[in-house]
Amino acid sequence: MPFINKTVYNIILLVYCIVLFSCNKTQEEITNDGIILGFSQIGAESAWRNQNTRSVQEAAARQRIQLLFFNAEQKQENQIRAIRSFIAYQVDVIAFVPIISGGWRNVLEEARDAGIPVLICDREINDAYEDLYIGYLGTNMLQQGRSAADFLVTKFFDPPEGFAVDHPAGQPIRIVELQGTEDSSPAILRALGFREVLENHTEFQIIYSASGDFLRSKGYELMREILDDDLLRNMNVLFSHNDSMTLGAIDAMKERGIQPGKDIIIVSIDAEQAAIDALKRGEINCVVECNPNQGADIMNLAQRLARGEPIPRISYMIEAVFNEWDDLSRLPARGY
Ligand code: GYE
Repeated sequence: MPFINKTVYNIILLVYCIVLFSCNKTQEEITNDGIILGFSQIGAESAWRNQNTRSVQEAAARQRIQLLFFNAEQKQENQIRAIRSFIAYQVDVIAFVPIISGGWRNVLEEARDAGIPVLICDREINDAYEDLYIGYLGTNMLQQGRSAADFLVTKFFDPPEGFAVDHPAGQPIRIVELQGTEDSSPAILRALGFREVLENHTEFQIIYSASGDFLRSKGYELMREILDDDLLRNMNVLFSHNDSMTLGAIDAMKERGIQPGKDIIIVSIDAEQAAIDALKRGEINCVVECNPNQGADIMNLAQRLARGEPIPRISYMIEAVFNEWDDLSRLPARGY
């Protein structure tokens, strides 16, 4: 927490909630039957995350849901603190994006004991907590990893005309992987799905894997180190768990005169506008979509939970894969 210490953070949290609920009559007049939803967001680490936040806030406003929204600034302890404040103010529903998969038992038991239903959003939590939340809404991250690998198999072994890779037959295809935040479900599941597919294609070798924490700056730093390393610089493929890290890595490649998308084949996940633009320029070869626009679905599920109605245990967003050989001319602007 760069600018305020925990005590100040707690005071702000307390004042915010008191002010919000001291004008509850006004809120009830405004929202009529609007429910109170406590939402803990992890931070603002990527364009994807910022769109996810906008989607939640705009959907709450449209559906006249009273949103208690707190940004945890990438710290799990801030999320736990925010969830405890939601419990203290007896919100109708708690929804949160678990920054990492573990460490949630105590606070989820407190929410259960308070009788407040919990909806897990975007990232998943450990199976051990499965009785402590009602449902999950997000994206199929295992499939995203598989899709990234499926592209590479097609690219290297059965590409459409004009998209073949000039790679010496029989030589290993050397992959560098930039992983997301350690112990987060996207990092775990994307890596797993990627490896599930490649284990049937032994020509591919993952020669290096490290966490860039979903940050552009770390993607840049890691790629500079990789290109300075005699054992790693002859990589053939970059698989990056999100576009922010990919764009940072591309900056480092260009500094060295390397042509991203040609000298090094690049597969990225998210599909923010900057990555789609790089795909169109031929600097990225495949972008696997991870849909951040979850707000409307979250609000619909929260309304149902508040009314005591059942919801699906797992809800996945609709997503696509954008290959370099696809017709991208009619792709709508991504908005983030
Ligand atoms: O890929 C990345 C963000 O949790 C799926 O988190 C999300 C990931 C997304 O920082 O850009």
